[in-house]
Amino acid sequence: SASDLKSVKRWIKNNHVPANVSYTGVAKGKNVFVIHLESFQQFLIDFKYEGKEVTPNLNKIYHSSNTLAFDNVFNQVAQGKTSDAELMLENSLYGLSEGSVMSNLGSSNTFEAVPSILDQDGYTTAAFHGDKGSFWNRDNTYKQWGYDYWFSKSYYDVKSDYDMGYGLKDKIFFKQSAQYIEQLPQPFYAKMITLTNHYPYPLDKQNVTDIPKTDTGDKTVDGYLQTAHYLDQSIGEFMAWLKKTGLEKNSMVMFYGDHYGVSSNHNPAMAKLLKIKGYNEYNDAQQQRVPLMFTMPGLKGGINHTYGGEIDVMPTLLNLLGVKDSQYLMFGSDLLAKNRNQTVAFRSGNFVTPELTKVGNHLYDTKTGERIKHPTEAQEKAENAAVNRVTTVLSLSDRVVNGDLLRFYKPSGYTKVDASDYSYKLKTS
Ligand code: GP9
Ligand code: MN
Repeated sequence: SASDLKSVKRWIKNNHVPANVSYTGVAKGKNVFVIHLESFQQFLIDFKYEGKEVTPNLNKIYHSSNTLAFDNVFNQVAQGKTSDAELMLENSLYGLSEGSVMSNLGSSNTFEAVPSILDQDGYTTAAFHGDKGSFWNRDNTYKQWGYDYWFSKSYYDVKSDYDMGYGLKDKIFFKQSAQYIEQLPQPFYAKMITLTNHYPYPLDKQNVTDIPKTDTGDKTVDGYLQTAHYLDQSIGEFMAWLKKTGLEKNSMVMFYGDHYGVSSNHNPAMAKLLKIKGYNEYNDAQQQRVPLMFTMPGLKGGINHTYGGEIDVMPTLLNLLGVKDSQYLMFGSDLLAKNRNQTVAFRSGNFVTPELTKVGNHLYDTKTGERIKHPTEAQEKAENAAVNRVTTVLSLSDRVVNGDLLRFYKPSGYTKVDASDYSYKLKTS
């Protein structure tokens, strides 16, 4: 009910951390590209096999002086996988412990999502993806999120060898998206969801490339680096296109990895690949890091080490764009803010902080990986505080999502989305 909203509002107000003003509005009015790197884990960045970089294009972006990158940002998805990532990134709400919010509630719930907010700030908003529009209920959810355009597979020319796994191969996807991007009124917000680097990581002969195949003997892991390399090449081509069209000059590009590519079923192969002895649940938790980077000509870059997660992307992005956001109910905080709480909540109730990692009932030192069997008083205090926070944020977020509480909430200056204003039907002449 409407009164349930009270405790949510109170917690968010009491825990609000002001955004970093030195970054407020640095990308104001720019086009925004949000590039979803499918199943892409942070360890791939700068990873070399037999002396060769697996992702040279993304590495270059990561180290550019115009790129603001994060190396301690974690994915926080549960069963909803890609859709949980999309939900967190564009709404700063957690996914549920079971199922996908987009699939189950995406057609009916009220949201205050990034596309709708930017839409009311003069942006054209569009999502692009080479799979059918119904997957994860995007066809309906994107209307509730206020996307003006949704270019799903039916908008692409799909010849027989253009497809692999779930849909269009990334290079073809980016190439064919150009015609639509070029027609979007500026400034625009364009989310592009890649696909080829997806389990079980198949790659056809013509795309098997110059990097040597790893030899862990695990098909998933060995295939993963090959498709990640292919994805990286598609990013290289896309960035070259941005430069050629001149769009680079007035755009900011954000990259993120949605979730792990290699599940804990493959720990022995990961141990071999990363040369980690005694690879265990602690290492598995650390491997939930995913890339997050913003690149734009003139952006003051660097690699930031704050601990955060997908829940924190929305306030970070809105601050860069100079969009006032204190009126929205977000569970994350600006990753550039000073004195932010660095507890990263996982849906399982596990967490990572710069000091402590908790998996089930086991506590580890985040820095050393040492199991902490006898915590000091200070560690016990920190652990309890983190447990408390994680339990609270997850249950409050669940309350918002399950109770559809945003329907009772009126952020100032924001008009509710009416899904019936949107139609993504392919126009046939
Ligand atoms: C499907 C794609 C994959 O369209 O986004 O979703 P995932 O299996 O990674 O959740
Ligand atoms: Mn995914």
